[in-house]
Amino acid sequence: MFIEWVHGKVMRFHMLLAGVVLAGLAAACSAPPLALTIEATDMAYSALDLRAVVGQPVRLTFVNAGALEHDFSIGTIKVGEFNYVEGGMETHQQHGQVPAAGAPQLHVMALPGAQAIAEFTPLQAGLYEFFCTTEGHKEAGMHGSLLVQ
Ligand SMILES: [Cu+2]
Repeated sequence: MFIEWVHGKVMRFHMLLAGVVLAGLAAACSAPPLALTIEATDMAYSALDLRAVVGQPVRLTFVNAGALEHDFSIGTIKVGEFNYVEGGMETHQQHGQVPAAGAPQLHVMALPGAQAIAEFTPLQAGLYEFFCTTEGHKEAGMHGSLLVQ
């Protein structure tokens, strides 16, 4: 009798837990992407403070309005599946490869006069520095922060 009582409690707890997890997943799946836009010109970004939410997909539009090659990179960040919706270049994310040592884990690039749209989901809260990996650009001021909460 006692065992059955305990079993019933445990089952109810598990069902409750499953319900909470499912609700969480449903919320994550149905969350519309957060649209962020950042424009790069020769040696500046249009935004220096970006915000995102843990588990909510980000749809980042990266516009390169400069004459030089620019990108939007973050050295270390945990993200879910990364996809280019428009433009961009093949990246290690698309191949599911581990980035080479020192290579940024998030890398969105657009050729001069072009734009790229990328989708990714931040998985961990934190304050992340983004920057341009083209030599000398970060030092010239092409860096900012992405706050994930
Ligand atoms: Cu640059």
